[in-house]
Amino acid sequence: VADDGYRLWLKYDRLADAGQRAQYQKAARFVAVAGPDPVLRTAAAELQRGLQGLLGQPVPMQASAGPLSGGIVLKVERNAIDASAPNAPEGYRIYAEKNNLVVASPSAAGVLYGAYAVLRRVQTGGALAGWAVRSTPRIRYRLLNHWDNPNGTVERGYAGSSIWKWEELPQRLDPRYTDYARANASIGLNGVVVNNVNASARYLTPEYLPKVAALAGVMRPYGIRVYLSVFWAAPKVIGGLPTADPLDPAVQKWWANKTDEIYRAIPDFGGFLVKANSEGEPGPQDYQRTHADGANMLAKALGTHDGVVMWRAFVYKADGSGDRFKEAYQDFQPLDGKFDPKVLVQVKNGPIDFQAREPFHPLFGAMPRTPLVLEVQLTQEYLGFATHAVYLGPLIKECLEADTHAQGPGSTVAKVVAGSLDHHAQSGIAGVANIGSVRNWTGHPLGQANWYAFGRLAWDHTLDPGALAEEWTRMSLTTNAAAVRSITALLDQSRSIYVRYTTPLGLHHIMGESIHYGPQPWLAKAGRPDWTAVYYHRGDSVGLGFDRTAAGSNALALYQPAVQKQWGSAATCPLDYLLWFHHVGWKQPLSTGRTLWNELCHRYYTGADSVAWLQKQWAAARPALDAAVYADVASRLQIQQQEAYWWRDACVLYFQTLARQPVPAPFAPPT
Ligand code: GCW
Repeated sequence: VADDGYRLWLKYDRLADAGQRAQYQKAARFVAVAGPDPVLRTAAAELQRGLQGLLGQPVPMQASAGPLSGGIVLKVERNAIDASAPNAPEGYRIYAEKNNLVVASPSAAGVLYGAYAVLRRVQTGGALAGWAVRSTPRIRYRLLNHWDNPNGTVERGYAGSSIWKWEELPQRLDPRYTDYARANASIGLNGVVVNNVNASARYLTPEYLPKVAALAGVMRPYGIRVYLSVFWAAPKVIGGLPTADPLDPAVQKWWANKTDEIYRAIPDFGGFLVKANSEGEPGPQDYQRTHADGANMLAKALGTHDGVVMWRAFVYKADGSGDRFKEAYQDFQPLDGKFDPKVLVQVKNGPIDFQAREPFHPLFGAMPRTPLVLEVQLTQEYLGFATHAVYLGPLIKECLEADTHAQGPGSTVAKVVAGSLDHHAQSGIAGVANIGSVRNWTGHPLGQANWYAFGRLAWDHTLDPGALAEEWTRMSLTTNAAAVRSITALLDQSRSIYVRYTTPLGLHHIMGESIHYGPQPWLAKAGRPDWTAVYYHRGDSVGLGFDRTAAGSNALALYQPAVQKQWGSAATCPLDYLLWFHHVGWKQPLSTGRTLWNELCHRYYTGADSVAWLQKQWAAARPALDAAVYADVASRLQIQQQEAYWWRDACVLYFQTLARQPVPAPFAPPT
């Protein structure tokens, strides 16, 4: 039977090697679990299901180990993790005791994460005997954000329609919801925003709340809480009020009542995600109030309920003479210290919008009194949809490791987000989901790796993206060593290759208008000036790039001096960020010894040619792969190759009209 990709990395096919199986069989004779806790029952059931599959033998479940040994014992143990460790309740400890392997945590959810760690261990060939490990999540709220609409469409979704079938809920629960919950729990995610940030007010109505509650019921045994994006003007649209002013007592009361109503339906409701005063969405600024006024009003509405407000900082105005790079900072940084403790401000990884490479967002490190959620995008809006292979582990990691210098060297974005830099108990990370209703969830089979790596990095940002790529490959595709090496290398290089053939040297936002696919660097007129390509690349007869130094927009001034130093001079700025910050002459020699123009050509040509290398890597793994998965990826790589040439040719030819220089050898087309 062809592998349809549905099972993701939760593939529990019998291990091929009988010797290896025998080893594990000795350590997995039974699963012991006591008590009716649903999350604990999930942990035991998942473990049983996984081990039975992998080891090809029945693994009985029993209430306790009793006198038996050689089994796996699951237990909630208050002291399993030192209470002073951040996010201790969700941590797990795995250790040997009386010849059993114990998976313990202060919470049932922690045991569940530990159970998945055991399965991962077996899937990736690690020994169970003598294994001891302790792990706690470094970030508290680890969420997927779905940009899914009530009518089943997904904004920026490329994997079919929404997985949520609102018209069938609450009566029919598609089994896919459960598998979705399993996948998320297995990588440590604990929250799901089910609807688009461009939100419909319908989700807050008595028609939809039971549907959302039904989903929450599916997620609950997997330790996952459900959240909602809210439409700011809901009190007007569905509440019959004349205003949505956050300081209006009737509006406040409406939200408080609505929140109580939600908690009656969903007692463990996670909270609200809000996009306000951004891209046409209503918000508190419509009433001359600030984002803090709005967020705090919702926080008050949450009252004593255990929920939070995640308020997005993705805001910008249609100002062609300004610099969009600075706008979120200008709106939000002055509000630092003004937010209710239940509010977290959600910031995209970079200042513009999920480009293939961005400098870290200047708000990181600039709002020490506010917990900041890092938002990354798993759906490849600007990265070739579901046709280009772009493994995002390195992109996410690059942002997490970026040094804000907010409190001297080592003040990484990861530390800001985890709350360790500024001692916040609240911390969060969100990935915009790349999931849809297509059978294999993500469209591109390799897109599954992005979902996987996001969850694992959300749990532990110190993990290495290359190691995660390898882990994912072994769990999802093959354990053949040579094939694993070949695919891991492909994944690891894929993002930098994509950057080279689309936006090398710090170019950004030069893609097709509104669709955000393919090249359109010549775009000079759009719905808004800051949606055009020429606004961003600033190409002219002299050179290329957006001057964000003091001579230009001075966006660099939003960063700490040490960061300014790193990016502030065109002579020393790392080439990957050059055109983000500098307008560089076409003939200017760069550190590579080539002029800007020649380097640009070099990157476009070698980048596009590197897709052939991706194809080679994939082809090398063929004997170890399922034929259907092989063919699927191989044909997507063919499209990617054609489109890499499209990007290269479109960009080189367009920029050539400005640079007025020949394409250098050996790339120049024959005359
Ligand atoms: O990335 C841009 C997208 C919009 C999206 C917006 C946002 C949900 O083009 O489709 O809207 O950002 O993040 O709010």
